[in-house]
Amino acid sequence: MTSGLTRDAELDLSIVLPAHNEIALLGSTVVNLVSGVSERGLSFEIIIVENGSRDGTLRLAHLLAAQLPQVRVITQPKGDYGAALEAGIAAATGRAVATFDVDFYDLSFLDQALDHIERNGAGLVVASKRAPGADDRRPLSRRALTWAFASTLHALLSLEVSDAHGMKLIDRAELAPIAAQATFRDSVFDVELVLRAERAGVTVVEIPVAVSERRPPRTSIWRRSARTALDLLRLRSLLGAETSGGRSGRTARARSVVTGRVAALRALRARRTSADRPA
Ligand SMILES: Nc1nc2c(ncn2[C@@H]2O[C@H](COP(=O)(O)OP(=O)(O)OP(=O)(O)O)[C@@H](O)[C@H]2O)c(=O)[nH]1
Ligand SMILES: [Mg+2]
Repeated sequence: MTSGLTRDAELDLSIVLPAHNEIALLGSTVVNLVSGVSERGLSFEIIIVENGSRDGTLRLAHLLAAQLPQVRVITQPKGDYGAALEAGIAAATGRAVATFDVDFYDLSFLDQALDHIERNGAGLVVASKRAPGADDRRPLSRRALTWAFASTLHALLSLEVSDAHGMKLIDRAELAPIAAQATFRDSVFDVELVLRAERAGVTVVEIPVAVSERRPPRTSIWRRSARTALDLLRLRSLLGAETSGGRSGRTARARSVVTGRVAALRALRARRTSADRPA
């Protein structure tokens, strides 16, 4: 990607960072991201989307934005992870948009994912904690929850990728209109985004990542699961109704998902082809 673009030109990258009661980690995460992405020579912005914090996260976000020209802040009154992602993606101006957590980001994922978008035509790249090659070092209870959540998504909604929750990189031109169609918020927003992308025939790639726990879970697993389960059932009937109404369909779906392995094969083939070409 080109760097050194003028102010009005499209940025290479937007990083959307939902933040809720993140006073302890937000500063170090933003500083690490600014230095790591700058080293890569990319033009970028970091959009902190705060809502519902009670611990001074918003004040810290504004302080960071005052110090760092790449940082801007969106705030909303009510705590909602999905609403924060939706607003951040809608406000992003980069050609590619990464969604990272304050407690979980990975610049080597970013490098690989940008490569998939630029060279392999991917529209959405998902970081998977479950794909072959992933290294999930979180406690057993968290791994079990991820497994149960992903299994439910496969059984109930025929999700094709192995993990829908967590870091992602999207091609904004292709995915922002799909994100704008998503009707669910909280932790079902990104599930709906991935499902709609798959159904629209977008090339979806998953990359296995390493993940470890940086702090104990902050919300009750049971309360969160009950609310999410209900929303997943509603999402299933919504998507089912749309499919029978002809708004999305199997033909598109059949073309849709390319897993990391298939994409890797394509990349290998492309590299071979270009190596074969005379300079
Ligand atoms: N704006 C906003 N961000 C949120 C909200 N809930 C969580 N986040 C952010 O979303 C990211 C992930 O939240 P976590 O609390 O770590 O949740 P998780 O990663 O699913 O679960 P853990 O295993 O407990 O880490 C972090 O950047 C949070 O600050 C919310 O209600 N509003
Ligand atoms: Mg987390």
